[in-house]
Amino acid sequence: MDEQHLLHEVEGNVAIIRINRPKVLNALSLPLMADLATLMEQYDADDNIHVILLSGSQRAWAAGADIGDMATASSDEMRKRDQFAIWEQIKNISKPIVAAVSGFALGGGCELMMHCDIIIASENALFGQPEINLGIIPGAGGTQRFTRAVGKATAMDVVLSGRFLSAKEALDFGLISRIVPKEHWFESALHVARLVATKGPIALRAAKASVLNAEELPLSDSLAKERALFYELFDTNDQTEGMTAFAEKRRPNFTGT
Ligand code: DAK
Repeated sequence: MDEQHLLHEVEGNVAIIRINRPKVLNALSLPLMADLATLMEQYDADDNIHVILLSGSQRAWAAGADIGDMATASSDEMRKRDQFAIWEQIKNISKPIVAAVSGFALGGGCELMMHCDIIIASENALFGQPEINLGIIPGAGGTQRFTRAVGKATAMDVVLSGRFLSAKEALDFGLISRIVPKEHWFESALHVARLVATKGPIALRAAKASVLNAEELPLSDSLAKERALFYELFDTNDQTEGMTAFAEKRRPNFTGT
């Protein structure tokens, strides 16, 4: 794996991954995306990791897929690349992913951000799906997840015009979770990741899966799945520990069992 375009470290139960292609505003090249999916899967399988924190730089979370990778491709070449398999790997990460977003989150960068679960954005962040300016449309869910997040009116405005949303607009429209001061964008997201990482890992995965079901399934189906997950958690030591700790007025010591 090329370690240059992704930097990563572990802090407690949080895996921190930083996209690191500053010269091209963290454009998501094909090898970077493949390595990112592999790395996230490794952390997803690591019992010590409860949460993944994905970050860019202060100037750019990611300004999109690398346009150089696509500029001369034919539709057949694009199909043969099977890039969707990589995006599917990221979609299937079962642990919570916190996004620390500063600067540009555009095109594939915005789509990658929408694969994350809690999005903490700097007040200077800018969001958009400007593929229309390149003669294409979003290819990794940008017309779908974006529309579900912000609604048809704003999605049409952004996708058809290529305009960027400010952090305040993105928060008001429901695209992101929180805005934080630009001086503290990374620390604020890390703080959230650390807090989430103190929770029981089995319940975290169940909660993530259940909330995502709300986007994918009819309500009666997602309610049935929520109920099944809810019951299953009563067979875990973490449930016993969480409720015992509450009664004993102490912090729970979750073991992920
Ligand atoms: N790709 C490659 N290089 C990029 C880039 C990108 N997306 N964005 C920026 N860069 C490079 C610039 O070319 C420039 O390089 P040099 O000229 O210095 O060599 C450097 O980063 C700095 O950019 P600027 O000089 O342009 O900086 P500015 O501050 O003036 O402008 C900007 C910042 C973000 C407004 C501008 O760079 C920009 O408009 N960038 C492109 C944004 C964009 O159109 N993004 C969407 C790309 S298409 C798929 C999945 C996903 C996708 C497709 C398929 N499958 C699963 C099949 C996704 C597609 C896309 O994201």
